[in-house]
Amino acid sequence: MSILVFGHKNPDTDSICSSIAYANLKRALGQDAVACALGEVRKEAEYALNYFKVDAPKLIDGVKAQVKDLCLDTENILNVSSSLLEAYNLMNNKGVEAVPVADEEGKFAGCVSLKKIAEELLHQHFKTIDTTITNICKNLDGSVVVNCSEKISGRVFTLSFDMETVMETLESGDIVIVGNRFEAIEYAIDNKAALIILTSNTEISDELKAKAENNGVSVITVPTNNYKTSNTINHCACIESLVEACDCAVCECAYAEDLDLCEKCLYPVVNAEEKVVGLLSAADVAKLPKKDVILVDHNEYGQSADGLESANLLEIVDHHKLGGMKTDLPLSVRLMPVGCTCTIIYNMYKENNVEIPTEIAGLLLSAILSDTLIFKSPTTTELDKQACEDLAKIAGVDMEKYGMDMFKYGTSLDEYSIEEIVNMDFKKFDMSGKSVGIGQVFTLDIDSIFAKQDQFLDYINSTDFDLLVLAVTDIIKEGSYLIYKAPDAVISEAFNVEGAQGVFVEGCVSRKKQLVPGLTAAVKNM
Ligand SMILES: [Mn+2]
Repeated sequence: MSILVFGHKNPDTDSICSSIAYANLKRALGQDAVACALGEVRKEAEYALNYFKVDAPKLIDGVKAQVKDLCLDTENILNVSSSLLEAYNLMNNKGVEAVPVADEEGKFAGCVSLKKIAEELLHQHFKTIDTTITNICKNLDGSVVVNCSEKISGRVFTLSFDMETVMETLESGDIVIVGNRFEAIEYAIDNKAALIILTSNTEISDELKAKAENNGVSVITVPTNNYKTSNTINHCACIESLVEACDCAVCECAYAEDLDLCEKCLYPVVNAEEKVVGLLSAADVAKLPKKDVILVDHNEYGQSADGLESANLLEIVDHHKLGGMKTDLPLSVRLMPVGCTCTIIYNMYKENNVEIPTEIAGLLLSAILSDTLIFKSPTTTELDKQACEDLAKIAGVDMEKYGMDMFKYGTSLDEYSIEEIVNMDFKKFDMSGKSVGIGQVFTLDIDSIFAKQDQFLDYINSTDFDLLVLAVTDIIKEGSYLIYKAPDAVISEAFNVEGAQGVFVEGCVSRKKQLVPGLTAAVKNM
């Protein structure tokens, strides 16, 4: 099983890019690792993946071992055409009393029990038999001489009487068991028997073979004598009529540790299309493998995959505080107080002398620019900046422009209506008896908001609020643009600016700490 490399739940650009870049480094160092994500890729990371043409990590919902991770028996899946003997042998091998059976399309049909097989054989109501050439050859170690039809269905006769009796009893479509009685064989061929089973390795002439082929008569030769052959032929019957409905199917997606299996049973494992993909026993579940995992960009259970406690934690690469994890075995931990996990991974490529592919450089760069807000975040370190300079060269992009384009795309509000944007993060307040609404959105795509400023105003003015302020916050410029329903003088007083639609208030990024106190004071003086 591959090592799973993943970032935190609700993954940001760093979690997505560091999982891809670190899984790539592991593979370059000869380990089988695959990048995973504990949630959908958000728009900002999507921009990076699209730009550098990299597939999104595999989406996983946890690291508990699923049934499909177990070592399933895929060799012994029976279907309705399988023989009683095969079903019995499988029960014997697995030490169970019933076995699952698939229908002709491979979907789970039900189970065949030892009891049903015993009843069928003891009651001896075989006047006719439904089987296949394959079943007979398999169970009687036979070889095909002439094959006219795989499916065989008919009355069974052992030709041991004189020709007169043979001629009285034999009809076309019968199944004939016979030794070296060539007259009787020729008669059966002439009368279009469905199948002739030649016992004790009897061979027939090329002339008879040709005749059989012409008449649509299949011929098999077996090493066993008449007695043994007659006995075993009933065991070759298809199990179809003995299949009983059963609700024992186990989904391949089920968590192995949640299963409660009976030791006397063999279970069919089915996929989403209800097809049987393997067989499972209680003993298989006992050999449950632990998944090998590497965490990037987080190191706390609460932020990580469900079932992490039962996985094999091999490594952590992160830039957050220690989150209190416990492990049974020693592990590699690489924590550094830098702006982004990808800065650490960049350095690990260098330390291991692994060349950074263009697209990986692009992803590492994207994550560092994202986590450090293009170096504006106070978490930014020299190492982050140095890494970006080198990575931008490898990736062949202009760092500033690429970063801004990525942020714009990531924070674009294009898919939302005016009303949705105003109400996206909206709170109502009572200020000195006036009803005041404050909406705030974060975006770097300010231009697209201003292009619709009149529509925003139409909507804002149509509301019942006495005052309404929409703050469009730009985290890179660290301030907010205001569109409002209020006297300009109130805005001027509240935020110490010249009140006008679309005015930029530097440093104003928090509703709680800046927008609300400023407006409360100004409304009071109205
Ligand atoms: Mn991060």
